[in-house]
Amino acid sequence: MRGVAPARRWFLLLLLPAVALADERIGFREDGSSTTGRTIDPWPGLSGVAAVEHSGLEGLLSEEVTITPAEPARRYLEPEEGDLRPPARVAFEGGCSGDRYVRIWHEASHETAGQIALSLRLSRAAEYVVQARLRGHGSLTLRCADQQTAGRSSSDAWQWQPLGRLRLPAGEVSLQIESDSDGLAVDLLWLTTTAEPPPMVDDRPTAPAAVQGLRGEFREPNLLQLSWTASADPAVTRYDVHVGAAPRFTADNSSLLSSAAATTACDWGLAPGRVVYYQVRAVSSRGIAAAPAELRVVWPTWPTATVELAASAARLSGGLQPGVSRGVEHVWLPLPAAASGPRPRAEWEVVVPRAGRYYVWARYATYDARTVGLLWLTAPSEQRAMGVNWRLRLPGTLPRHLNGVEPGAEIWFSDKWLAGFWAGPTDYLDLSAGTQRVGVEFEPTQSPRGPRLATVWLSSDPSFRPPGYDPRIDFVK
Ligand SMILES: [Ca+2]
Repeated sequence: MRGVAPARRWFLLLLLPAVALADERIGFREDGSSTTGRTIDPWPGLSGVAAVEHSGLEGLLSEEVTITPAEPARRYLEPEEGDLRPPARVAFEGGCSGDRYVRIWHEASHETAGQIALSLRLSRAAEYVVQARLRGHGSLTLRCADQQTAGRSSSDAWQWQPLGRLRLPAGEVSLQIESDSDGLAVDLLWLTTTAEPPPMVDDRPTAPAAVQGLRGEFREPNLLQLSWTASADPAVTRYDVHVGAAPRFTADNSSLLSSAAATTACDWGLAPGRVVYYQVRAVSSRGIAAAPAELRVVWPTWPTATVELAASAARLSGGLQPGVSRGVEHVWLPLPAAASGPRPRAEWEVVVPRAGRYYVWARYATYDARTVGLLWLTAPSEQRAMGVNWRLRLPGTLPRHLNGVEPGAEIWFSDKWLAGFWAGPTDYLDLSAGTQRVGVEFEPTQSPRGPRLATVWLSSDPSFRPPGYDPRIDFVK
């Protein structure tokens, strides 16, 4: 079957008698095809039917008929695929349509209103209802030629908002969205010839079911393993584990402990006796988190001790010297020593108050980040990690340390000591109780720009942090 003439015109050729078509119904899809599978364009039009004989002789035309579209026209538009004028900028978010959205975000004083210019091809002239998936607070205007509508958003969550109605022609159409509202975000536009709401699938409100079977087990006094039952929902792609200090805490990026497909997670490093709450959320492939499963955990208690070893109290050998820089007393190696000789050594006589696992921290500086860090820790009672290379974190993000600094310009760091160990990385010494000699040995050739060591802490409290510790850097000195 073929049918539908251009606007205001009509013609039709058929190889079948007109009478056979009297009850034919033709519906239309948005892409211009008919429900009979034939391509029909352009819309709208009037139709007539004529019969044609084998000889090509054409019969009289039937009466004209106007065919009403069986379905409304619908179009999605991704604003991030348009031409953007700052401060309209593309941003990434996995939960958005197409993984991206456009956000109004001023970055320079000369930027005024951001613009999103979109072009689309419509198969049908009609009045279109426009809706947009918005987030943030502010207003935007939508223009097409001499028509203008407006919309608003006042929500911190994505929501569909009306943008008014536009009478749009068939063929190429240009739309412009403008806004100067900082933080206003546009994910998706929805144009339809009816006022129907967008299909729910595009607002992805369906959350997976909450995690079941959440439980915790201490594998060691300082190592908690959480586990839960794997979700049967194929849409679940990962589990987010959060930790908080109060029941029903608000989970966000700052509380995130791990995010993985595995159904287990570990935590450690908390103070003995601490009470914490864990929330586990199943998250779907579209980024929707389930309601949390929550577990209250009381960490075991055990007696702890912390010993501070100051550089000024160390016995020095092998060329190590005391020094003061920026008010910090430390030990360092002014001249290189023979690589084949005994290592330069700082040693303390330590009274270990009780046997146990001691985490090792240090306050230190470097004059050249390319050489700092290689040290050895020795303690007679520790057989496991003796002779292992211990390293202090390199301040690799500080260009001035990478290029070398002069005395008095260095930054002092407080950080945990770590060792690459053949049986796995380690960050502790197992010490016996009583008096024993704990030493730190320096690499003989790292001089004179090698490490400066000010203080060593040994603590059996996994939550111990030295004074001035910052996860990034100690900016005080
Ligand atoms: Ca989008």
